[in-house]
Amino acid sequence: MKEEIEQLLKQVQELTANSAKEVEEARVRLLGKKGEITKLFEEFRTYAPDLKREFGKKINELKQAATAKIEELKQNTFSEASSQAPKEDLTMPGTPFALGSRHPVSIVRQEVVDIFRKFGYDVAEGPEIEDDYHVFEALNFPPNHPARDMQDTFFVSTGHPNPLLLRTHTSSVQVRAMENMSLPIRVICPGRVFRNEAISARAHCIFHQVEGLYIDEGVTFADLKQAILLFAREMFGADSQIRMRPSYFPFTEPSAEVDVSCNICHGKGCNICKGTGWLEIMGCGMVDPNVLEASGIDSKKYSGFAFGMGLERIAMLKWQVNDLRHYFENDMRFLSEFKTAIEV
Ligand code: 2NL
Repeated sequence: MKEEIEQLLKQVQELTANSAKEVEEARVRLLGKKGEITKLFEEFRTYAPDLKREFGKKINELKQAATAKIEELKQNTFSEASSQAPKEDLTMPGTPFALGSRHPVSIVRQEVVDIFRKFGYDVAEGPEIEDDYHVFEALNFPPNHPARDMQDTFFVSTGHPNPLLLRTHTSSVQVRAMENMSLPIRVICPGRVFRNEAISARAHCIFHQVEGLYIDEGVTFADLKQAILLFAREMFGADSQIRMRPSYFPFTEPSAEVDVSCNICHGKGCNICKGTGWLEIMGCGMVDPNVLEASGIDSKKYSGFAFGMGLERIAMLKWQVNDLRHYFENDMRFLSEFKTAIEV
């Protein structure tokens, strides 16, 4: 009996199992109705009291050890089995995540730039912090022009002849193009511009422009008109008409304001075009000879046209946005309106 108990105890201590099935087999073999420990108990029951006293404690310890070991193995194989099971329900639908969308001004900028790239224009960018020379002086602004006033322009440094300031138009990029590029020049300059204005539904101190410039021998106002007409038809629809009204800019002569036929009412008159049938989209003109000469271009040999448009305004016309402030407030209710316009 003593040897049998010790042998079984050793077996129990060395017991291992790789699956719940193996644990159950071991349990049946040791503790089942015909198991080895059960049999030992049956034999023990027939012993005389003095032998019972001798082996009682040992045989009980064996049973306890076997029961504990089986329980331990059960726990191990159970946790192993559960760690292999999928942690989540793979048949559940996925968590939707919100896709962002392009900002309306960004969409319009891309459209304008793409149209002029198709016409053969290069895209140029330049610094937002500029000097007086590139923003005003080289563009034929007289020394006491109101735009050079603190009232209208954000100055970064003052008190010297060529102060630093936040550019008020991207014409400064075109001045740099005239200084650096070889002729003929065709450039399109998109970018942020800054003006010291009170913020309202129609004005903001930061907005976005695209300006264009074409300089070559023999460029005429007819070329300007054709370029703008082709642009308008690409941007606002193939049946668009344009008209030009005389205007004034220090850097162009002659200068004009451009209207496109209202693509909402097709000229009949609606509240978008205020009943006129026309929408103002840009300013333009023939580059003033003084501007060419300031950048070292011979105005006897070369001529050119330039134009500029405000992107917020173009986007307002395209999507009937009624307040400029929407563009800068990052209100998701406004921004998510442009989801359908995202390019995939
Ligand atoms: C507008 C009008 C305009 C230009 C911009 C320009 C640039 C150079 C030389 C001559 Cl380097 N002109 N730019 C010309 C006419 C109009 O912008 O309403 N912008 C929002």
